[in-house]
Amino acid sequence: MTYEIPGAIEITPLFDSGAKINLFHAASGTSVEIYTFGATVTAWRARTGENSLFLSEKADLSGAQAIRGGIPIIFPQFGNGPLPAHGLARNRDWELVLSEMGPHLPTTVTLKLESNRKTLAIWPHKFLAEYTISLDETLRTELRITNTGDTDFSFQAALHSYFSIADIERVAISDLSTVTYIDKLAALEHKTENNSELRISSETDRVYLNSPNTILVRDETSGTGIAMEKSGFADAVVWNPWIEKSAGMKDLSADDFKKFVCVEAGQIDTPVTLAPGLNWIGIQELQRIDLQPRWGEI
Ligand code: TA6
Repeated sequence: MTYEIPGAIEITPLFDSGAKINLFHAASGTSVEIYTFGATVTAWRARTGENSLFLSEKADLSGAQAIRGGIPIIFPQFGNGPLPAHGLARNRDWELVLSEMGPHLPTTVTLKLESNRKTLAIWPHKFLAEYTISLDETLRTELRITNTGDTDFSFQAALHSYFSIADIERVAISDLSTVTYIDKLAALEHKTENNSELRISSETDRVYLNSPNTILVRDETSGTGIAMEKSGFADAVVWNPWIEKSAGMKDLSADDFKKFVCVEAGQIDTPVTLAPGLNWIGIQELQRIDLQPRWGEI
């Protein structure tokens, strides 16, 4: 069965692994690129063609390892633990199972990942993960996890979004003031955010607990921003590797840290526990915001 819809959904089989899917939304002129590997959104382009997501030029797109950039899906484990770092969803091929578009509808695809012998060997729970990507003026990504087994399981999840920016030292993330965060660079110490506009000037790796569901990432160089609206994801991660951490990452160039900031919708501090047959949904909606003062508003 083909899921292609001319002018809206194009599918390019890839030699190494899976396929690349391109979505187009004619009315807004926006487009999205997705690799079925990890169901990773790697580009979200405005009508101008500019990609609001960062994708490393050294990203491995062969299916051999997780893609460095875009929106990797983190499930069932965030960070390090008994499973591989950030779990098993981002480095497996997902299957395209639905495509739709319409004159007043977002262009939408759904991909699924089901537990199998290999995943059960790593994480002994039967699950169905469904990831729906909808594009119009907004990029909406929805992760649904269903327990298809016969025992409860608990998991963490996140959408590890890499936002493209001009200069890391001219970015403001708001408003996380008064929110408690786990500082992963300070022995997981719990701290309180004091700044209404969080700025990055060194390696930063924080999990903001029960954060506001609306977060603005403002790029002062371009005068634009990305507004994130999340639901189902209680927490938000802010990460930038800065100079030294970047130097140790083969799939990042030395100065790439200046060109992205990760702000991630996540359910991390309190894992989700699902009984058999039940499901959980986490949603992230991204919108581009023009923050340039208009003439007469100055
Ligand atoms: O989300 C932040 C983080 O957990 C950092 O600690 C860093 O490890 C980053 O994810 C990237 O992880 P990765 O496994 O993709 O290199």
